Amino acid sequence: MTASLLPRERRELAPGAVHLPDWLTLDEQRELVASCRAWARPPAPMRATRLPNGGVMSVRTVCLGWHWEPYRYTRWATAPAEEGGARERVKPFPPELVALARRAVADAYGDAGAAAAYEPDCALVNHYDATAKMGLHLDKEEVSPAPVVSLSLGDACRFRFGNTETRGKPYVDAELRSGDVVVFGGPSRFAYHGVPRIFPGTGDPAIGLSEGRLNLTIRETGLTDEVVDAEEAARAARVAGRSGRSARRTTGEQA
Ligand code: MD3
Ligand code: FE
Repeated sequence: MTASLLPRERRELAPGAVHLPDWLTLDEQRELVASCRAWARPPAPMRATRLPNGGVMSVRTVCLGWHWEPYRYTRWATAPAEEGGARERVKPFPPELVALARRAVADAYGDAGAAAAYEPDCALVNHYDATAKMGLHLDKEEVSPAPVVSLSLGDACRFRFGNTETRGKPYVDAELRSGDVVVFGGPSRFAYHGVPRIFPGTGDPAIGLSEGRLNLTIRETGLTDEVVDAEEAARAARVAGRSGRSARRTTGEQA
């Protein structure tokens, strides 16, 4: 792909949402693509996420540190039933992404303190083929209000950034290209966003990605194993209570 003739400028898409074009060098992009390839392997490989309504996302995702499933974080990915349904431990969050994300926060906000205080513990790595999309949504399973750092690799996309109130207008569109970073903090952290379109064939194969788009979102969840384990235990107890009651009802037993 031919590099843009016009340098693209740093831009604040909305308060706290800072787009830094061409932030990663080609070597850094190559290294990240190779890492993504390793992270995508089993166990807990890159997969299309199944939604509670039976739908399947068009994007394929692998998680690091914490596994996101609709709509919570756990330490475990679950294989689809057709593949045996096994529980697979999520891969650890790599320390090199802590350093990279802190550097992005420092550059976006010019705030060394905010960068040093940033403690990311989770990344979602999404792969888009030519037709994949992500509808407008909020990321609100994280408890921490710390920024999200987004890194783009491969094909360019149209990124849509909305508002915190509604899924509709107003929104702004931006084109994200390979090597771009966007930091979403402050009032932008809990705003609607999505990817309505990929521009196939726009990536540079020199980074080791022949087709599609990879996006890493680095996050600080604010979660602990203690809190998540307690929530999972409470959830399991509710489920057991429900099936107990319905089993008694269907067999005519007294509660
Ligand atoms: C703003 N990913 O993984 S990155 C996602 O390009 C996700 O794959 C898109 O939305 C992608 O959840 C968009 C930009 C992004 C990611 C997370 C955010 C923007 C965000 C969370 C809060 C606010
Ligand atoms: Fe998101």
